[in-house]
Order: sequence, then structure tokens, then C-alpha cells
Amino acid sequence: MTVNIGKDRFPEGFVWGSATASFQVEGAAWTDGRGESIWDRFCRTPGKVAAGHTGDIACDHYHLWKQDISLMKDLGMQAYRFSTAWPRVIPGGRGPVNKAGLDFYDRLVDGLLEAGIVPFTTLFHWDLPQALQDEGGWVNRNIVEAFGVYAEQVVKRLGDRVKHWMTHNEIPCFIGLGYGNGPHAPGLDVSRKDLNRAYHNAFLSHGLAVRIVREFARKDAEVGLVNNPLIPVPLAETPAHLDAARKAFIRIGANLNEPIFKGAYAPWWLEEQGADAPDIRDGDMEIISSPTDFLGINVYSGVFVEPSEDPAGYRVLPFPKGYPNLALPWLKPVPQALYWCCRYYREAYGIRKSYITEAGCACEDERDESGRIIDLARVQWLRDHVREAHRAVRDGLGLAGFFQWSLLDNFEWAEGYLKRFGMVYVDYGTQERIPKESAYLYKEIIRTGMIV
Ligand code: GBH
Repeated sequence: MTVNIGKDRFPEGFVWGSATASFQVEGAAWTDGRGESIWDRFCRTPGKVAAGHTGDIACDHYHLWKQDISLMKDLGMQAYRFSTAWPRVIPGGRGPVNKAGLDFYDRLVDGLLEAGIVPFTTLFHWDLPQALQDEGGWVNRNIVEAFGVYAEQVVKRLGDRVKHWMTHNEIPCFIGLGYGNGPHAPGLDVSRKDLNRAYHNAFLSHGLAVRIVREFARKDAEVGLVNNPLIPVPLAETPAHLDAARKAFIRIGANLNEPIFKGAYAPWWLEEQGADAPDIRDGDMEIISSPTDFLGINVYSGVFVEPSEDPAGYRVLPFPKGYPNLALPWLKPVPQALYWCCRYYREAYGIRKSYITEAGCACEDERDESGRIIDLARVQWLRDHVREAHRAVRDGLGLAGFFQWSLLDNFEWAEGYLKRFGMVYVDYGTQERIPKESAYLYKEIIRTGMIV
């Protein structure tokens, strides 16, 4: 019998799943007509990706998808969040559709449904066709229309069966880290004006995709954006600290949240940008703020905030030396960030329904002599985060599901295969999958609907 601490039970219908992204797991980069993506190019640019790793093989999910579905089923997963690869569907970014590419996702969706696993599909998780980057990528407004054509192809093909859709994964990453001198493809350092243009185009394409899902997917489909806000957490849960943290959340996330959820860039933000503010055409803001059904939130960390006398009303505290982190310097465990982001999004932007579309960590996983991977740091991490998810549910914040990042160890962008985020270990030499201890804990949490 499972120990039942009744108050920790998740409601019936709460969705438990895991997430991946096309470039990070599929491999088969040059198979069946797939075109080049900016990440294929970036991987071949010396010094950009750890150890010169590429996405050529990755977890070979493109060929091993059946086995991976069985694995999910064995682990009791109820849902699978995956992304479709634009360069598989329209290899040149615009132009001819590659039937074989769409066929792959068609088989995947059927396989998931047969296994009783609900597909959650993301249209864009960073693998932009290189041909579009050659035209300026997200800086060039023509990308919006091209994205719409691609999205329509995917939604028309899968939308009779896929009910849950996400437009973009983490706009601040693929724009900010890709075009703003960050560690991601295409590795550019554009002007502030162009960066604002790129954000604006990404926002527009999000809104356009929302409309495409409404038009071409099944009538009960739901659609949303996946964001990764910087999450300020109150140092103490007192009214003064809560107020400071909420102010910080609103200010820090304004460039994305105000246009998308309120339909207008914040006046103070526009003023700050001056001549670098994005050019807004008639109708843009209506498209950008097209109503969505849910928000996907990716949570990896947070920052501590305290009230302050200065005009902003808050101060973000630096992490002191010795604050714990997992296998990457930015992976500072702040589990309550999960609770607070659900709460601020509801309070400040009226978000009624959300999913944690990613939460996870990289650890220094090793197989012991018996072949087990006893990833106790991830076990603890999972328990702490699921507890905060429960708190969000209990407080009626509209949290409807939790997706662990990731199902499998995979291509961790600029870190290549050196960092392992999976609940399932991948032996890249043999493509063997070995569930880690955290996967078995997750299975029990799912089976019981409780924090066991
Ligand atoms: C998610 O991004 C992604 O959606 C997923 O694809 C990825 O595998 C997962 O996280 C794990 O990283 O190098 O100091 O400039 C999370 C957001 C973006 C946070 C990259 C850390 C690197 C910071 N992450 N960022 S730095």
C-alpha cells in the first residue's frame, strides 16, 4: 500500500509527461530529404558547440521512435511533448513540402495515440532552416509568412489527432541568445534595433500560428506559447517581499509579456528603446495578442528578490558563492520558482491555464557496476519541484500538467552531449536507453497521483 498523505494528491486529469525537441533527439539529420538547419551549420562552426558535437545522430529517435514510445509507456507517461522540425517539413524554409518529413510525425502521433500517450506538439524549437537564416532569419519580416506556411502544413496534417499545440519554445532564447551575442545559433550579434525587430517578428509568427491552429486543427484543439520567464522569488513570503517580487516579474518580462498578453508594448519600455523600438504596422498588435488557451512555462531556476527603496521597488540579489548548482552554472535549484511563475502569470496577466512544459536538470550521471544510474540529485530535484507544482494546484492557479525535461539524455545545444538532462540515460555508442532512478520515482508519482 502506498503511504497516502491525502492532502498531497493531484487532481484527476492532471497531465504528467516528458518533453524533447526535434534537433536534440531525432538525429537522421540528412535523411529522407531533411534540409540544413541553423544548428547543423552552427555545430560545424569551430568553437561553437562543445567537443564539436553535431545533431547528425543524436538519440536516433527518428528511427527508434517506436521503442521510445514503449519506453514512455513502461514509465507510465501520459503525455509526450515533442517538436516538429521545420527543415524536415519544408527543407528550404519556403517552397516545396517534404512528404517524408510530415510522414514521420504522422507515424509518431499515431504511435503515441495507440500507446495511450497524448501528443503535445511544438511547432518551433529552434531548428530554423538555414536557407531562411541566409535571408536574415528572424530579423527579416518575411519569415513570418514563411512560418505561417510551415505551421499550416503541420497543423493540417496532424491537427485531426493532435489536440495540444504550442507555437514557439522560448522566444527569449532563440532570439536573445541567437542574435544577441549569446551561445546559440545562428551566433550573431545584431544591433538593438534588429534584435527588437527579431522579437517582433517572432511574436507575430506566434500569433499567426495561434490563428492557424484555430482554423485547421480539430475544433477542441488548444494552443499556447511556451515561455521561459526569469522568475523572481520572494526571499521571505511576506506581503512586502511578494509585492517586490511581482514588480520584478512584471518589469523583467515586460518586453514579451506586455505585447503578447496585453496587446501593447509597455510605454516605458518603448521609451527606453527610443529609435530602436520595433516598427509596428497596423494590425500587428492584434495578431501578436491573439487569445490563447494556455501558457507553457519552462522552469529551471529563479532569482531571489527583496523590497527596495529605489524607484523600481525591488532588488534582485546575486547568488552568493557556494549557492548550490547542478551540472551547469546557471542551474541553481530554486524550486519555489515553479509556484511563483504560475501565480504571477495568473495575477498579472490573467492566465487561466498553464502547463509546466519543461522542468529538469543536468546531473553528473554515471552507471554503477550493476548498471544502475542512481541520480539522487535529480530525484531530490524532482520531488522539490513536484511539491511546488502541487502547491500551485492547491492554490487554484490553473496548473494543468507537468512535463519533465527530458525523456532522454540528448543534444544539449552549445554543451553538445556532455550534459545529461534525461530521466533515461542514453549510451550514445549503442543507443541503449537505461531509465535512471528518477524515472522510477516519476513513474510512482504518476501512478499514484501523489508525491510518494
Ligand atoms: C531549455 O531552455 C530548452 O527549451 C531545452 O531545449 C534545453 O535542453 C533545456 O532548457 C536545458 O537547457 O549559457 O549562461 O548564456 C532553458 C533556458 C537557455 C537557460 C540557455 C540557460 C544558457 C545560459 N536555457 N541558457 S548561458
